[in-house]
Amino acid sequence: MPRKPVAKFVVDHLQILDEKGQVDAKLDPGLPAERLLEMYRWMRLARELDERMLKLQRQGRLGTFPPNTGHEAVSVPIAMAMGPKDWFVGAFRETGGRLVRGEPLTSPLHYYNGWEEGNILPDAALRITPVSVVIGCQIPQAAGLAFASRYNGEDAVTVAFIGDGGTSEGDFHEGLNFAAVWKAPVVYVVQNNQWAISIPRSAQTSSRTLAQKALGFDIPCLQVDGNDALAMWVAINEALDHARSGKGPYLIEAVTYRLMMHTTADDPKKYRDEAEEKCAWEKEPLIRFRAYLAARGLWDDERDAALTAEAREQVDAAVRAFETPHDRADDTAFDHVYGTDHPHLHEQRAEFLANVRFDGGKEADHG
Ligand SMILES: Cc1ncc(C[n+]2csc(CCOP(=O)(O)OP(=O)(O)O)c2C)c(N)n1
Ligand SMILES: [Mg+2]
Repeated sequence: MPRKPVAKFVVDHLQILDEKGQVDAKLDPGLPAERLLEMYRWMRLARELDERMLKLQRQGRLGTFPPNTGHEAVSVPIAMAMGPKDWFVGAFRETGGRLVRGEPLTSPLHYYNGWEEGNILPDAALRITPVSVVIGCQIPQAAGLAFASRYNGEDAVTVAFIGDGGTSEGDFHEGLNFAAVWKAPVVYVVQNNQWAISIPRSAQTSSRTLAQKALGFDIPCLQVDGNDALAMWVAINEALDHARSGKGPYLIEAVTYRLMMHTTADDPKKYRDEAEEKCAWEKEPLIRFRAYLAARGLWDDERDAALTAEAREQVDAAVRAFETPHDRADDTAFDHVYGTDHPHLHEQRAEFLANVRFDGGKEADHG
């Protein structure tokens, strides 16, 4: 019997706006001016918050956090394309998308200072899950959420994020398998920022693309320039339509770069070349989007200065609110673990509070 091919796979790459802000007119989604400006405004606000958080952390006014600079064009267009019933399941480099979705600017400040209120949304209907520091666990959770939405008859798609390093985790593969077998309405977004702390993409996996990991589960995939907000807009809309119409999961690999340190506890100078960083800064998402807006006659230096001032004021107000002393209960976390009450929770809360009182005494002794 002659051998014959039984399956063939192709992974496409999508870019619409190049590094210089030149658009491929045939692929331009033709978003109305106000939507384009809204997209830029969210990306600028996310960048402003990130830059301020770095200063606060360096001044000892904020705990350790993972900077998001350079990732704005991934999650902002995604969150703008999602519907109100859809679930936003983030990892920890999606601040822009979280803000678009309705999370207050104070949430990341609280969260990265170790305060539970950073996990509590003003409205549960916003459908944003908390930051997932545990790499990969959100992937099977997203498959479950998506399955549950369909089971409950809701028209909701779950969009879940993970990093390049996260695609080596067992949870990633198990989650994709469940999602595919169940045909769950979920879109997975791999933020391939080339680094997993100090492990480069080349040492992480021998897959030629990260998108192709979806093909093992027969999940359609697309590799996208993740610094190109227009390409991300087109890709997420295709992916949401696919999932919403009952065809099952979809995976997007967003190719970007972690422009800053992994977290503020890390120093990338110890393991990566400054020339590589310099080259990545030339491809960053905001400069090219601004050039595109300017070429369309929608933007100039004056408007940019006004937007920067506006974003700064918003961040200033959030920092003031964050730094205003207020009472907070030590055991707030127990209020939000489950949707319904449970006797074990009462026991655990009591034990925790007894320990807090004990440690509090010791702290006081140390002055
Ligand atoms: C299960 C688990 N293992 C290890 C870690 C420690 N850790 C935190 S971030 C990280 C690297 C993540 O890299 P990647 O998935 O590429 O995401 P990025 O930080 O680049 O956004 C690791 C190993 C963790 N948080 N969770
Ligand atoms: Mg990474």
